[in-house]
Amino acid sequence: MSLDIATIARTYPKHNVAHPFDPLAYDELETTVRIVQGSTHFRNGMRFVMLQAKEPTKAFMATFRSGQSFERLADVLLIDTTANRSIDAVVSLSKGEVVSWSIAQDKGQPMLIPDEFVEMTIICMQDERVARALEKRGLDIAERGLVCIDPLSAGYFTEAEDPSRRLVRGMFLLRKESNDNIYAHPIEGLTALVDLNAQRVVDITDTGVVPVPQTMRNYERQYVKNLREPLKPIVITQPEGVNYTVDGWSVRWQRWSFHMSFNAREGLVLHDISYDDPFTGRVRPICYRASISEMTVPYCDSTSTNGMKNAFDVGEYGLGVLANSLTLGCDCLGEIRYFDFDFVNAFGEIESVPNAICMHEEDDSIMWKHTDLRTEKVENRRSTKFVVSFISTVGNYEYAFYWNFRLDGSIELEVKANGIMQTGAVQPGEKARHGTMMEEGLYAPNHQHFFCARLDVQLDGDKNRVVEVNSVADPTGPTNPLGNAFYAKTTIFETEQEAKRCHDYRSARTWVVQNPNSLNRMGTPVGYRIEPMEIGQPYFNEDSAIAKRAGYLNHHLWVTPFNETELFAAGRFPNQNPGPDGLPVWTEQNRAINNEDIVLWYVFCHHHVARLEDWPIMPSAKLGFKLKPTNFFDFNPALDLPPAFAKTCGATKGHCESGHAPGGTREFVPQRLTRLMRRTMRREKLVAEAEGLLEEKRAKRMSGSKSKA
Ligand SMILES: [Cu+2]
Repeated sequence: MSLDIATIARTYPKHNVAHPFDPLAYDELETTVRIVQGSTHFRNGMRFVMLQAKEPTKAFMATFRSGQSFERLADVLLIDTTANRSIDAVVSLSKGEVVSWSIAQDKGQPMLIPDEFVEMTIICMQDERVARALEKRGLDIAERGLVCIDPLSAGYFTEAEDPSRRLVRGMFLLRKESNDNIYAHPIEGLTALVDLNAQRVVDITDTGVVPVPQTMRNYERQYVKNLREPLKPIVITQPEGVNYTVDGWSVRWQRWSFHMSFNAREGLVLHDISYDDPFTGRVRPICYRASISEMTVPYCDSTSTNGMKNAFDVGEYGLGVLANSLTLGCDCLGEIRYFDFDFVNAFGEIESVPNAICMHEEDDSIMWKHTDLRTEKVENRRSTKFVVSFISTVGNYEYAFYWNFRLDGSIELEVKANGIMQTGAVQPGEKARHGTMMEEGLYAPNHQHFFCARLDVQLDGDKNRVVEVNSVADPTGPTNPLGNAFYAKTTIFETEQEAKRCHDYRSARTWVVQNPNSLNRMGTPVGYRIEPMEIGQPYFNEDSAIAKRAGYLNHHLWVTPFNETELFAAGRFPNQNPGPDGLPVWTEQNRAINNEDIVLWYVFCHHHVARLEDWPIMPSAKLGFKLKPTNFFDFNPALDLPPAFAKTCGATKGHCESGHAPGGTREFVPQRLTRLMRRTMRREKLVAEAEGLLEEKRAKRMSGSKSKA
């Protein structure tokens, strides 16, 4: 049977657009491409970088009501490979026409397109200088599948990477057999700078031959000797159904509601996160838009190969376009609801990622518990978390993003960094100064994974502020006679420059978003604070190329007034962008941020000095942050959870009931008395003894009075 793409496309499920935040549906993508390619502006040599729904303005959304008709607009970003420029177009699907067409003025180059990765390999393979450099290393570029070339964003180190050319840097690795882990065999010292528009290698860097590490170190199942016995299955079922409801891209779970979208650059975006609060009887807005604005992975090595790896994974590669198709039982466990993602490739063809977003509930241990010591009465509530997730493969790494909603009013972004580390080679007998040796001649360079979340907060309305809280111990004296007391010192940020802040563990520093116009039952502003997980800081020097390009990494917190054009922490086009751009530039305006419509930018990091345990594939490294209600609710929002019911365990007979390990051979099991029984017996004994003494005293008194008489 032949594969009829046209038939598949026609039968692909189409959904009706119900909401301005909805991502473009399959048929809308088709229509937009047709309108763009049919317009008088379109030329041969133009390629699609991104095509997505144009987000509505906040002013429009303030008046939008469900079911209302609206003009459906698409944002289109193109590159003109002939004229070497980028084009921004807006298409009205409602009118069926291009409504604006202009040359993009932003610094840098638009992100790389996956179709260009393949082209880069072909361009390198046809280059004589590449062939000769490989020959020097005893390698033949013509041998099929032997030499692999990874596309690394070019960065901006000298004028050679000037964004007037569209560049990518090829890094060379060896594949010794078809399923081999290529990162065990880096071809050190060799890189090729490729001009994607001119379709040629513009420069080769060859710092000399280093033997390619030959040790095979593979992780695929066929390579692992003695796989352990499979674990007995943990089955997660929800026989009465799930607790969430989905209407198009709108989601409700318990008291939470939000809208989702998904785009090529950021991947998952959450809109209009709100909480239906029974204490106030209101649906309370919390965040207008939440996304991963940027990621930067600086490789902190001195070589021309690893030292030039500085991936801006959001702005240079795109988390959405590289999203995985998730698999039940492997990526996700439980009663899962999946969402697909359709996007347009360089040539205007639609590509689909089935099961790009995963939604499910997870048991989350206890929410709260207390045992009254006098009565031994136990109150215990289970925590359930609602998880919306996606995973992207950016070259050698997988990044898994989990937005966790909880019953206590908290929202957590958990990131799991997975995959294979970048590597380099050293001469036999040498050790790497800026990395960890993994094999003889092979090392993993020091590097860091930075993430920047953009949180357009909206606590009980648009006007918010950010307060820094530092714990301060008073000097021993009248206010602190025992020398043990501390107080929470608060500082309200008035301007952008004041709000460029870093963590300080010594003062347990936190930042609280507040709405000064919305007060809780104690009369203080309602708030949410940022609770960190792993914290890191960059180690680049100020005069380095990366310091100029990724200035947003210099602070964990930034606060800006809302501006719909300010979406990406390192600028719109970080690719080949000399910097500075993004947050460091915008905040120079030092705009007012107290009691304004503000956006929080939170930077967090996995600091990766490699371990042998990370090789050949690393176990997940977890990082992220939590948005924790801080005087937002008048009481514990999980107070009204119904009690959890004690169950007996079915897995191993006797395991739950007895305190000793199952399967024991003890013939005599003594009668067990609980702590309460023991205490009651002891109390009763003491009371009886006391009563006996009293009786004795009373009897003595009686006999004494009789003798006196
Ligand atoms: Cu890493």
